[in-house]
Amino acid sequence: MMHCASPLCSHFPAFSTTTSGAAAKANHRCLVYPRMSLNQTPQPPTPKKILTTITNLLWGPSLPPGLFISTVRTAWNSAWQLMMSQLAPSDSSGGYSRPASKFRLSNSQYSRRNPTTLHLYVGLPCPWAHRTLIVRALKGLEDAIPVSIAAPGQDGSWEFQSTPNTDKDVLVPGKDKANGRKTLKEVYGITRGGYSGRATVPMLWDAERKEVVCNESYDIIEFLNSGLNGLAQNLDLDLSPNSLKEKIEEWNQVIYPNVNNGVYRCGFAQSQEAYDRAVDDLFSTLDKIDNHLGTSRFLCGDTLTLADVCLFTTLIRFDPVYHVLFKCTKKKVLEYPNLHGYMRDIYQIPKVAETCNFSAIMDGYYKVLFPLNPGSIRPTMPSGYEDENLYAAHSRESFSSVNKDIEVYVS
Ligand SMILES: N[C@@H](CCC(=O)N[C@@H](CS)C(=O)NCC(=O)O)C(=O)O
Repeated sequence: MMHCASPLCSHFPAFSTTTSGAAAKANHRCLVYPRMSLNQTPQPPTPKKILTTITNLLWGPSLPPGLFISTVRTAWNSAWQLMMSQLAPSDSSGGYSRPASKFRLSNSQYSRRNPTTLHLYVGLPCPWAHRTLIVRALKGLEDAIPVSIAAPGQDGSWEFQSTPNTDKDVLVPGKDKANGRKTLKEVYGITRGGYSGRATVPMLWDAERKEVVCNESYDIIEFLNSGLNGLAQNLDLDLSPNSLKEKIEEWNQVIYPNVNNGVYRCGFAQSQEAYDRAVDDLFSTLDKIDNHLGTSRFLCGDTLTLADVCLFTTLIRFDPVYHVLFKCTKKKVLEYPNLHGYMRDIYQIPKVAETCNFSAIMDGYYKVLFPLNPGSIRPTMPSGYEDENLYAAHSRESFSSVNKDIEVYVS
């Protein structure tokens, strides 16, 4: 076997972090002197071989130790900043600043819509869209409001799938049933008046007027809760009764910035200061909620409300996704004495579990948010997410002032 004369491998400390010296030399040797028998098909060069060739051409045998690492670090930092700024707009201190939704519902508009032509667009990884799926299911609006489920494509934008898989236990991505389009961006594009901004989920669509009704999740869940009782099978369920509206709003004001958006503020922070601030806000709020749940079954007392639905969709993603990918590392939900049982209490409400497609959630974050996980490796699901653990007794009934099952159980 011929040996490569280049001293690159021994002058190249970067390789020693990922590849043994012998293996690196072997790779390098193959690149410079490809030895093939006649019946072998040439293999395309691997990214590592390409990198080795470029490095060799640029610096040859005289690459000073450490230069490779510092060059790659500078290049990667710049590329990362650029990618992050496209993924997540930030303020001057590097803190994530979520763009406002463009299409809002005001109460006055509810009555003008023909509710029989509404259609809901969602994506399963998205916690905001998840809220709408839960309220739609609890209110018994599945027949009245058909849903089209998109999945994130390579570039993170929402796409429909022509051959949906057939998992029967949970919702799965599929076709665009209202407009037959390939992407959500195309659907937004055909709305009356046109639109070329961010194509986000959830989105409520008026199939008759061919227009976006709303793409703000909280507006949509309020509307599904109280604006469609003529169509709902479970019309007696009120997740935002007048008597609790003030309390619900108080919780929302705390939970939205610090928890729902708070996990994104951790994950999308572009400076250490912004991240530290977000983590403090997140965990001090979770501590406070956990404390409160030590004396109350749900956030506003004995009954489930919209505030609980909004908290739940963040909690159920917390340990498998946010704890790892968004660096929300101080604690897991599993470690909280009350939050963990509370999360499982809601998960066990009939119809909620089928809105939680964990595989889609994991892929939607780990395989799509490239700047946060460039290798796209999807970690193993925590053992707390096995059925026997999610369905284990939670004993939250004991926190009810009236010790009985909540109304949604009897639907
Ligand atoms: N404020 C919106 C946020 C919706 C949102 O950010 N959805 C994300 C998925 S989790 C999305 O569709 N992003 C696509 C994009 O920004 O292009 C809501 O609550 O409905």
